[in-house]
Amino acid sequence: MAQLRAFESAAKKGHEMPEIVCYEKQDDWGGQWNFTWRNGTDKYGEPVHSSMYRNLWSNGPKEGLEFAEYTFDEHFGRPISSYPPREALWDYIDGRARKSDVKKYVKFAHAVRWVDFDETSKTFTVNVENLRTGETESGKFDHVIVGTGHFTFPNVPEFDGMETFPGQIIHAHEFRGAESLADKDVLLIGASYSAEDIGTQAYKMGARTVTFSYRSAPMGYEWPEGMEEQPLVEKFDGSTAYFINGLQRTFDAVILCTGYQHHYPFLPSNLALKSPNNVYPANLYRGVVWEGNNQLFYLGAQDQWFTFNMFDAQAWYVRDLILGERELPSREEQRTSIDAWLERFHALKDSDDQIDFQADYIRDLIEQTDYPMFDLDTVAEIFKRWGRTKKEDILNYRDVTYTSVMTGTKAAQHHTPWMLEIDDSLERYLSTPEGDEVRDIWEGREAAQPR
Ligand code: NA7
Repeated sequence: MAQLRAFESAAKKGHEMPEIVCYEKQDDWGGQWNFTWRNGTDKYGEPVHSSMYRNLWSNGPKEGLEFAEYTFDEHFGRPISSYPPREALWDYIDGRARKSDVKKYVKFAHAVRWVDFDETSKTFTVNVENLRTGETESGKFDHVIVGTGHFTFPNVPEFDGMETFPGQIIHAHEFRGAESLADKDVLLIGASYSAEDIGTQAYKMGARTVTFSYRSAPMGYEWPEGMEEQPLVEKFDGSTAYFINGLQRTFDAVILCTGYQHHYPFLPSNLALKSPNNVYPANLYRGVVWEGNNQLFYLGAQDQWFTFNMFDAQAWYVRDLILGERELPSREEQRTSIDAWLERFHALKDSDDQIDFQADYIRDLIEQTDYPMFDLDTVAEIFKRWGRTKKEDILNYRDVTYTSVMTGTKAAQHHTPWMLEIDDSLERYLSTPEGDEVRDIWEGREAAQPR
């Protein structure tokens, strides 16, 4: 969506649009944010990319991801809270793209099956299946831009005895909502964003206990009673998990929050990015240009603090390369640049360093393009403050509000504290409930009379 919008923005300024085709496997756009009950397997029997679940609210402040040329104010027409639910974020990215009339470039329900590069003609052949008709087709392209994301293919470790566990074992990618975890003892393996959010969802929906199991280091938050962190599981025997510190405990459900793999099943190995999930994957010049073939680009291949606005910065830069507005340096200079960024990346000590690193990375990209520069340092401060608010109160950090660097607008307080809000619909989010029972309880008032 960022790439289409980037091209359209250039067209509005008089550039000739290249011939563009965007293949999208699903029936609608929005990627990770496009959620229906079919998440998991779609109506064509295809696996769905998105790892979305019910009741997912942004876990980072929206002031950190806001587009510089389509603000939340412009979309919603009034201040909204800093941590919108999934549907509100989908609405925002959909609204921007709809405004720019780029949907016509998208072939929905088209799954890219294989991409080949011909060294003689220097063109890609892209083989695609139209899922609605079952017909295969192929097209020739000078450039391919991979925008499939990298939080789809689960990393699934194995622990001895797993096959004897009588309850449900799933990966976070398969998690669709925590309602069924009420009154259950839940084990989450992993110590990052998925574990933190799914564990919190389970607690919110009434899990009896939530236990996190970490490999390298605990998340270290001040968890409420009923939630705790333990070191790694060694093995399972039936419903009992044995931890490396000698603890034994029985569980009803296990969720593997063990991250994702870069995996591009439609690309030959010489074009497919291989990397752990980090903020500077190797072999990408300026984080987007495939070193081995400069006609291939990746958007959003980094682990992310900034998200939507980083994808924009990348898309605007890729667009200018394709339009010939920018020239790529020699292979040697590309390598020197990658090495310099990698050296800095390897020296990062903590998350604050990573945030500054990503801000500088985006600044470097925006400086190459006409994407509106924004106050990246203040956004970096917002992310650092976000980290501190989580340390202070992991369950309630979503009730904090921030100020947009794009518009100066202070976010509104959501009408209901996040821990008490169990309706994530856009309708409820944008409503102004009066005499709301939940809010009354939260603010210590007598509950309103039943309506
Ligand atoms: P992340 O952030 O990549 O984290 C993966 C977690 O899984 C991390 O804590 C890993 O521990 C842990 N992990 C991986 N393999 C294992 C094994 N074998 N055993 C135990 N623990 C393991 O993925 P998330 O799904 O949490 O978040 C995905 C993205 O969403 C995230 O990057 C943000 O951009 C938003 P480690 O610390 O490596 O020891």
